[in-house]
Amino acid sequence: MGQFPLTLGRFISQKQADDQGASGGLPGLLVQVGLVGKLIAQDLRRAGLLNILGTTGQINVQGETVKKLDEIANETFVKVFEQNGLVCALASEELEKPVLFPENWPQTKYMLLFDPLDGSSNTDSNMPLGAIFSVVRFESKDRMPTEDALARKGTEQVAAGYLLYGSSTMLVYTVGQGVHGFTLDPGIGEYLLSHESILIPARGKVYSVNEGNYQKWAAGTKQYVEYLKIFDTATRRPYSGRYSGCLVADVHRILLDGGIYLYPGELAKPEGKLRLLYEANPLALVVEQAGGRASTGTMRIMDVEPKQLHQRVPLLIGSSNDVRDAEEFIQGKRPGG
Ligand code: AHM
Ligand code: MG
Repeated sequence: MGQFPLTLGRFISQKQADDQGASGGLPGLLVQVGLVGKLIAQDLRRAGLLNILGTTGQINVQGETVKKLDEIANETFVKVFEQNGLVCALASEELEKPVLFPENWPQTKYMLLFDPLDGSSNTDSNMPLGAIFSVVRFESKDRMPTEDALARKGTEQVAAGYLLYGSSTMLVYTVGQGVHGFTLDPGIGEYLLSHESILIPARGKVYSVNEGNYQKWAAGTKQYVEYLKIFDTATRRPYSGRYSGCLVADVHRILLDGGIYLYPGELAKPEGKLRLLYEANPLALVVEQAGGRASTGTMRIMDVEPKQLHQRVPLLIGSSNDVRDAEEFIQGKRPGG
């Protein structure tokens, strides 16, 4: 009989023994993110039977309609982390202000930022959904964390990852020592190691973008997407278009097979749609750790200096050569293709 795959808890503790990257309460914190995933996945599996589809009638801090599942996923994250004492602050896409836990400080230095339900427009059509998380440390010894302490550059993240609710539930994370993926075995309620040390191909042949926004884009973005559709066997074009409406699912495919996901800035909205601190930064850390690249079009995502908790940023992410090509078009260096 072959070896039984490692559970998430076992794998993280082994890694912790090997490297200092996963020190302190970080292993427990990642396991608790896994618990959130199990709880949400359980609701999602029966969503059509539980009266949890549709909207709440509220508008969130982003000015977007709140789905019932957005609220449930957010409450699940908050409740789990309220109880476990593993973080001293958390921030969510669904909450205007961070939640501070003065009682946990200074015993724990970790702060968690998350998008509790990524791809909310997919909830009512049984399409993939996700959650994205980022962990940063609060270093001060003499003052409680405040909102500004959560707004940190991507390079300061100590862990990041995502939950993917697709045909399986997966947890993919990095603590800055490679990227590892776990698949939830619903029969035993454990995440088992299914994708160790993920490496993204240097170039893919898939592009993932909401092309319905074409007329809103600047010339460089339009030219890049047109370039991907031209026949050229030497550069394996045309690329295939794949867009699920769930950033996590699209980035996960690209992480495994290569390619590029774009949510570019638009002429009237140069900051784009996605949020820097709990969407772009954590995915950038994962993808960079797998050997890929994440850019605003003009700079590395993880070098963007955050000004606000809910700040938006244009995002190009995926295989390093594909992202470089996109940057060149966007910067006007390859207008002719
Ligand atoms: P959300 O966190 O409110 O769901 O928004 C993020 C989502 C991404 O998952 C997805 O790639 C994108 O927004 C889809 O937006 P659009 O419908 O504009 O293409
Ligand atoms: Mg999102």
